[in-house]
Amino acid sequence: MLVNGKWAEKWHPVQQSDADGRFIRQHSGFRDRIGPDSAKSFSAEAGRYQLYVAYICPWASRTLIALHLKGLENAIDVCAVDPRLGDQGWAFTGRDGSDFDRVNGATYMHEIYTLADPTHTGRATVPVLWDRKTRSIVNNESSDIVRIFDKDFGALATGNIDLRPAGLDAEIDAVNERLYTQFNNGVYRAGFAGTQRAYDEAVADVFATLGWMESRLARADWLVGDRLTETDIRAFVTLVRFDLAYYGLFKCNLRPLSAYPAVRAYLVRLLAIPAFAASVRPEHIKAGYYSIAALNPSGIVPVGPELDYLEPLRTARGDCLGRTAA
Ligand SMILES: N[C@@H](CCC(=O)N[C@@H](CS)C(=O)NCC(=O)O)C(=O)O
Repeated sequence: MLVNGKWAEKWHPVQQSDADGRFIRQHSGFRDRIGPDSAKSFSAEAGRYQLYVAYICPWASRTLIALHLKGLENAIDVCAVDPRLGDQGWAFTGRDGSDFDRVNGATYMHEIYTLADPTHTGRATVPVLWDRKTRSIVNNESSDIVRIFDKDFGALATGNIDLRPAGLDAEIDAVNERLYTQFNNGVYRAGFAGTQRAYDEAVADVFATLGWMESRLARADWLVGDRLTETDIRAFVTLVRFDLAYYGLFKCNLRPLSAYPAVRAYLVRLLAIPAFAASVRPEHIKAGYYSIAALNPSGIVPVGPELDYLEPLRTARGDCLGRTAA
């Protein structure tokens, strides 16, 4: 992480846990908006902002899905880091379909944080919404960035969808809270638990939430109301990583997704939506998670699992990295 603008330690997935070994996630430090609610007068302009993402990362993937659903892909550039986490965290290498940083010429993601704030202290996480004009970070919190894309870009957002419709916000917030604590972050709490007790608690939360989703989705198409909302984006990013990474590496192996037929059918339905499919690079997800040396010292990436629900992605793209086969 960065301490006073200097990269202070080798990258490690857990820099904070409580006395019982429970993983604690850092709070995001840059929380501005775009448009009238912006503290620093960021305004909605095509070509002004760049979104830094990792295709392994569920939080970054939320923002990618929102970007595509809102039709902002021509207005905002995307720059994807190498999926593997090294001693200096995320890097721009151009390997495996990832990008070089054409806007700032950075080698590591932590340089983006020190460009914005030369004395920054904290982890250099993705996603980051970067402003080319003021050379600063607008926001590094995915739930805010989803709302920025949903609400702040006005006519530049050509996608005809409201991810947080008025009237559903209270229910969206309630379900989001449950999903975040028990599922999105629940799998991380299991994977990075430092004690059996912390792991047991986390895994119980993960499977309780899968059970809740199964009963909801057996009688409804969406998690909140009768339409796709930001809550479905939140569920999707963890579901699509579940069998690929969390079941094995994070020890969430009580049951695979196939034990939840309504959840699996929902995942298949979401994968058929181009904005969701475009956010998924299965080989990045595997390479990235299995590069976490604290959990997988050998660095060996497993060959499986074969997942029939991901086959349409491979067929459509030519290969699993999202490049068209020669
Ligand atoms: N609160 C942040 C969390 C982002 C986050 O933790 N991203 C992970 C990748 S999945 C990251 O960049 N980790 C690097 C690190 O912690 O050093 C958000 O939702 O935007």
